[in-house]
Amino acid sequence: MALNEEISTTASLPGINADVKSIIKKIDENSRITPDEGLFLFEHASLSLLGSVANRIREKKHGNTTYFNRNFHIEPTNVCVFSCKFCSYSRLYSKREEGWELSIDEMVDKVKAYDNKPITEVHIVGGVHPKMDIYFFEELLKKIKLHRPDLHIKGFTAVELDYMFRKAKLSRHEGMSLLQKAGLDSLPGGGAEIFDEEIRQQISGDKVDADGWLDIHRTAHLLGMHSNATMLFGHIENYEHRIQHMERLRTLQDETKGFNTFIPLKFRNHDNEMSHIAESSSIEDMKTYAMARIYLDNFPHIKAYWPMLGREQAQLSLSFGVNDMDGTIDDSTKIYSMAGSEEQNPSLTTDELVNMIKQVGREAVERDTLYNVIKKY
Ligand code: V47
Ligand code: SF4
Repeated sequence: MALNEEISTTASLPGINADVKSIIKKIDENSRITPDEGLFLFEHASLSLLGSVANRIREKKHGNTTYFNRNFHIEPTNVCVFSCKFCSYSRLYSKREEGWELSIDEMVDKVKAYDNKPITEVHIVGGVHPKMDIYFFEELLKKIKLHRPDLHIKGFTAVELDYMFRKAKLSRHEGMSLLQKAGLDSLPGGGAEIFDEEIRQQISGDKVDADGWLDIHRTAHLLGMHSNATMLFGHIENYEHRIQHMERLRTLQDETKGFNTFIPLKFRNHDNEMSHIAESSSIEDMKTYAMARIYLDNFPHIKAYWPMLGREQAQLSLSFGVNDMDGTIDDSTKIYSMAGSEEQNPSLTTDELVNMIKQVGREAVERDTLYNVIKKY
């Protein structure tokens, strides 16, 4: 069946709320939906309908392709000056709790361990340690680039960057340029959590606010760097907060076109100050992926971060708008295993990741960080 026939069939399905139907028609005609329409869909459209709409958008943009990359993480420290209530990972600096702190040489050794392996990206992210300042990371970036110039360095959330810049009394532009010159290639999407001020205040009130997060990404984009964006969902926020969050990202993306990928992150409740909150159901998770694909019409990619979701759910998400599975990771991150994810030792070989994608009828394509194709499987 041709795509247009399929679309009109769905739009004319009996038994669907007339307002839902008219919003879907708008989407099918490639018109942008408003925040109110997004909220209406979230509240009134069924998962199966949202899934089929999101899947059509995904297939229009990317066909059957599902991307992944070969990467590993370096987590310089889990000591942090902040106290986000959902965080199972950090040890509070003010309480001098036990944590790890890697030296520059130890981190460069981690990079050296991948010599002669076809890794294309290192993802550097961790707690906010007051002694690891911008000049410490400048040296780290330079040493990694000196050792392996072709390795793409995706590093530091806007939370870490905001702290580094303020501490060094540098403007965002000055701080970002300094790190870019030292070798920073792009920014990961962490630290966005949820932009709504009241909710943010309750779950992570002491770190950079929404305006600051967005401005740091704007600064990177204006310097020619790309970045990702996340949204922590399934805790005390509601659908309206999720739509507002995506609306602010969509607006910034219109301005800069610097975001590559949106990554919804499901709240995991193990061993943190929000453990009393039940985790969201798979239905809610898939709905959120589908709404992300539908709402963020100017984001090229939607990623399911498999160490957090688990492998089966990540496979399922490929039918709900997701077209990217992140990377092989090589057992190099603790953020999610400490928060109660199914994946206690997140590591997949390239063959395993490719098979996961193929098992659900998609085509696996290895990419670099900027989505240049490296190999089709
Ligand atoms: O900002 C922390 C989240 C993020 C929990 O850009 C939690 O490619 C759920 O942003 N339950 C950091 N989530 C990880 C991150 C990321 C991961 C993979 C790829 C990319 C990318 C970015 O982890 C934090 C926070 O939102 N987080 N604790 C938790 N209990
Ligand atoms: Fe620190 Fe990040 Fe954990 Fe917040 S989420 S406490 S900023 S490590």
